[in-house]
Amino acid sequence: MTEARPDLVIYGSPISPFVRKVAGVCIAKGVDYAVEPVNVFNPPAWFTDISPMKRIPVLRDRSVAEEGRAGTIPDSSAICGYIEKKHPAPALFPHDPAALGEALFIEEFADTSLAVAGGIGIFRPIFFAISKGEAPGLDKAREAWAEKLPPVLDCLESRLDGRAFFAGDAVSIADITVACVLMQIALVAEMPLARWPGLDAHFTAMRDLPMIATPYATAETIVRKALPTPFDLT
Ligand SMILES: N[C@@H](CCC(=O)N[C@@H](CS)C(=O)NCC(=O)O)C(=O)O
Repeated sequence: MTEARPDLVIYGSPISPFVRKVAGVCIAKGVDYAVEPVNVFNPPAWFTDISPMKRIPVLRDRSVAEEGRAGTIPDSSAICGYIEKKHPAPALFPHDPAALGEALFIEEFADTSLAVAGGIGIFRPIFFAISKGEAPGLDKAREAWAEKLPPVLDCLESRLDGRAFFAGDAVSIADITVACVLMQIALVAEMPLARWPGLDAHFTAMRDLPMIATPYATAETIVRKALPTPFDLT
């Protein structure tokens, strides 16, 4: 049964892969949450106060405080660490030190290198332009697909090394983050990953899990209104 007014509120937009990452962690743990829309490019003053880096998401835990800075946490990685402590089962951060280190690295790598290549390099030039009524920046997106993304995917393919999960023997924060950020590309472009077979298999398995598919479906509904069919960037 879902709460009418859940304790956890994610400020942001489902179009953000980092918002979907936090939503995915909540879904994996069976924790109720709500996404409260905030336009990060024109934020209300109260949001600026709780988001020092002027980014989404920011989490509010209403069980701590209903307003002000208390009970809020910026940054998806900090938020996911908080949710893990508050709702430990199922664990999404491996217990084994080596696996934990790898999971945290892959999370960071996906949040930065993959998000720059796929989000800033591909999603933004297409979707931001279309949203403004401009022609999609396909040249920039094709350049990112051909040149910026492959070294990042090579690294992921090598570290995954044909396994089902990036770290340990169960879904972790690493798998959730990679899937959410990769799906940012899927919002606007076809995703032929045959050159990275291990990653392709991982992505295919992850994208059908409710923790990935449910937040993505909300984002896709919004994006498809402006962009009915993803582009072929090859
Ligand atoms: N490391 C941050 C990244 C958050 C981030 O970059 N969010 C984007 C939206 S996807 C944002 O707020 N962008 C605002 C901007 O670029 O001004 C996290 O994991 O939360």
